[in-house]
Amino acid sequence: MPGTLEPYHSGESKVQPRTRSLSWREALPVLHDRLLKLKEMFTSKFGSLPKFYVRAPGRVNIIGEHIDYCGYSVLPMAIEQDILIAVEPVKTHTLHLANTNPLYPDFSTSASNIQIDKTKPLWHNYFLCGFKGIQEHFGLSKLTGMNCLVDGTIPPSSGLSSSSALVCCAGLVTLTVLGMNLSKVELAEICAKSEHYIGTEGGGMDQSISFLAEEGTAKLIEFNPLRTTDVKLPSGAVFVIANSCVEMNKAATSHFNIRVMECRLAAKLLAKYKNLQWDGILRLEEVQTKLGVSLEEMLLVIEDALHSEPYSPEEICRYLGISLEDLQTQILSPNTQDGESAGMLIFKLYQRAKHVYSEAARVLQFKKICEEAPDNTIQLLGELMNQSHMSCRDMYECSCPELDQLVDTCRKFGAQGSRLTGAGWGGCTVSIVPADKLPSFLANVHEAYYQRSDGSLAPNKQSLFATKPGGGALVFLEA
Ligand code: ADP
Ligand code: NG1
Repeated sequence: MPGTLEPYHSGESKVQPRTRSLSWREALPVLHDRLLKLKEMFTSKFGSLPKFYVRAPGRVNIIGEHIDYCGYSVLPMAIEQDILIAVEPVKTHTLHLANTNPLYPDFSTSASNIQIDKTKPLWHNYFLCGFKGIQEHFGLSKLTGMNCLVDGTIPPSSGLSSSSALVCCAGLVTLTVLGMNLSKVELAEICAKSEHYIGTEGGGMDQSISFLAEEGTAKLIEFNPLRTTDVKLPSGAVFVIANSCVEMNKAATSHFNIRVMECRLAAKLLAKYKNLQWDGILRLEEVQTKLGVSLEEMLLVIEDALHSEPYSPEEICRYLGISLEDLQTQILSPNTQDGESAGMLIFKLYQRAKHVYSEAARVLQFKKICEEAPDNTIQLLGELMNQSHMSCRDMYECSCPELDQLVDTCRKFGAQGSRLTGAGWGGCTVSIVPADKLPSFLANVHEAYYQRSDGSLAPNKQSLFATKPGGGALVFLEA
């Protein structure tokens, strides 16, 4: 399994594949059982049958952290864990959302008056991001209503992209209800943009892999324009995800957006230093492209242009020749402005730029090693992953003590490389482990990290697991 894939919409694009559908009886056995349960729950909740189901996967980013929003390529793969939604279109123009997890309460709203509260990242707001993105794309003011039951298996706030899987799933649900056509690339771009409604200013990695993933291969994802290239991972290696059990909700804190703003400011200062038109520049990649130099040369440019002491808002304003008000209103995002106006922010521009340019180079090296497959491939990939973690920890400061401890534990018990994955400040690690060491690795890491005597962790069977590249979002038709 799965069985034959049929094009979901007519007019299949030759250039960009569209989303596809399966009869749900053709789904993998494990998904089939979940679909059956979801159907039963849907019927008892709404008193009717779902008409179709949509699945969107989470992802693990193998390498390339915090660089998608700077314009640089990343290297993720989809995971088995996903968001699955059972859907019934209704004629009432009301959107009814329910969740199999009682932690996420029911929610209803008029489908033509979507309000997304940035100050409270409640679960239904992520659904509304996907819904609104599609609504706006087609310029529709009055959308049909629907009953939706959501079921998720991605650990939330753990760097495996549960939020984007929910946004993407909701986007595809809405597109399917409307009976409209979009390519996967278009869907990914719409959902990446619309997840910003929740307040976080991420890049497009998570939404791109959720739609464009294919079973059996990791993907190099490039931006502007969005495109993907298969990256065949070495057959002798297994990628293992381990959850530090520390949750970090991106939208509820300003950590994430502060990094986005630091990178934006670093790009502007570098551009100004190099006499480029700095005011239109938003991403570090634009500076490199405009200068026409290599990533390695950009690392030399930052040595000359930026200092390692943190920058105050006043120093940045002096350098760019702008007022504090301009900085606040034209460059910083809302939840970073607050900290700034309270005088709390300092910007580590040198460290952030150093991370970004070096991490972007590591992604390209990782892909090259996978392609050339030398004898010591696993060791070389592991070294790049270790360097990536160090850079995230020391230059980007997006790790935490638990993640550092978990990475050390994974390396101690046989991982050739281990690093935090996703936004960080908590969440998961990804490790590259030689296949023959997998059983002892899992047993030892489990004992050393999860069986703590102080009972401070709440691990479950989702906390430590080997993963393989999975497929992208799908629609399952009731059959
Ligand atoms: P991640 O790194 O997993 O994307 P975020 O902190 O950005 O984490 O988003 C997590 C939020 O996504 C949760 O707090 C919740 O609001 C929403 N979410 C995740 N999984 C589910 C689910 N199964 N059902 C409903 N909402 C979910
Ligand atoms: P997660 O791990 O889902 O919080 C976030 C961003 C990504 C990327 C990574 C860091 C969103 C939706 N996702 O991912 O775009 O920047 O952090 O590499 O903002």
